[in-house]
Amino acid sequence: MHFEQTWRWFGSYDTIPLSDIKQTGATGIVSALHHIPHGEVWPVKDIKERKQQIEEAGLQWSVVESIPVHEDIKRQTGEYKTYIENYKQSIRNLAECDIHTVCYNFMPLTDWTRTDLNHPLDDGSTALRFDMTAFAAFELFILKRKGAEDLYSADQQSRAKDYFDSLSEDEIAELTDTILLGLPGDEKMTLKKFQAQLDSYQDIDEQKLRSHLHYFLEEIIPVAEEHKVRMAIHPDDPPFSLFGLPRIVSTEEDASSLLQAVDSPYNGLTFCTGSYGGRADNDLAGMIKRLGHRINFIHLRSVKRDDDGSFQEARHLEGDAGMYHVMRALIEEQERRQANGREDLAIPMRPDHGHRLLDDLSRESYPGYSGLGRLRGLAELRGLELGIRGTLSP
Ligand code: DNO
Repeated sequence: MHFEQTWRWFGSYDTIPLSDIKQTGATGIVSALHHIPHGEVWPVKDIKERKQQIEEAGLQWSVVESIPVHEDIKRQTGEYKTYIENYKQSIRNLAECDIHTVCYNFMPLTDWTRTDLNHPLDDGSTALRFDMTAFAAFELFILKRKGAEDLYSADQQSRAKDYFDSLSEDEIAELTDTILLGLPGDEKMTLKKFQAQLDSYQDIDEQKLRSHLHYFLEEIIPVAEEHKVRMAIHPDDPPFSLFGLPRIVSTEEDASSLLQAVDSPYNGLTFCTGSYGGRADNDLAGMIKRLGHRINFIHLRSVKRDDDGSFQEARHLEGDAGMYHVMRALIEEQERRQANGREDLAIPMRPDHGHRLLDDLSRESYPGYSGLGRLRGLAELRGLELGIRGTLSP
């Protein structure tokens, strides 16, 4: 039994056709209905259409990534009760179409954040990077967020100033777009809109956000359980607070607390090694050993961390993730499931992100979701899995 090899596909926003994905050897597709506004019900008709399109290519829609959680739910303002009811209905509708794994996140405002989408590597390929100095320069001198200076030492502030002074107008615009980048189909974010949204979180600290997450879970997990839909919360990326916003899915303690809040196998994790791996105090293999029974979806990726909180996306088997130990712990988790007679053995796994390399460099793709870079990742991970399995059961 192998992990189910999956590939993220952005539907009509994607430049990589399903026929190419088929050739990667992945069998499952990870996709979302990006055209449905946040908070609204995903109609059965739209789900069926997407599913049919995927099946016609000889693949199957294995995981939804993601049904976005409306900001009102995270803040418990406005229409949040309606949006939670809508979320439940989307879960029911997906189950009706036989889709049983849903990834989501609970990060206020920004999903994943980087400062450079085309960081050159020494072999001519490019990687995504989060640079603390560039990020500080954005907060302090471009967004000019009140209170931001309290978060940085004098030394960091002066480095950020030097960096900011070195940027041309175009580079300032590019850094802004990079940090505020949304998902395909999202409306473009401006500095003014972003500041207004930040203000709407003024009264929400970690404790409050956590209680809002628990409330959300108490509401949706019984529905997920009834319809056998495995929910899989994605960690914060990067796994620490940005813009002074609370982040509550960054550490092992965070993950176990939300799992305990509603103790059901349908309340599970997306184990994203690239996101959790942004912190040196997250012991990835140890987390899999301790929380593995609640992993419903796996994202495999590695980052190389610097001491100041910056990090860069590494090749899948390099960087700080320790992918051998991660893969081994995942395989052991799967064997435990088998011994316990569990049905969810083929845990869906996808190679997360990839460098831009070879033909990727001349082909547009959503940042991180290049074709060949991810194919390299998938191929290497598949080989690693096979190799480890071979040594465990000769
Ligand atoms: C980035 C992705 C995230 C992820 C969401 C899940 O590449 O891993 O955008 O899809 O956080 O809700």
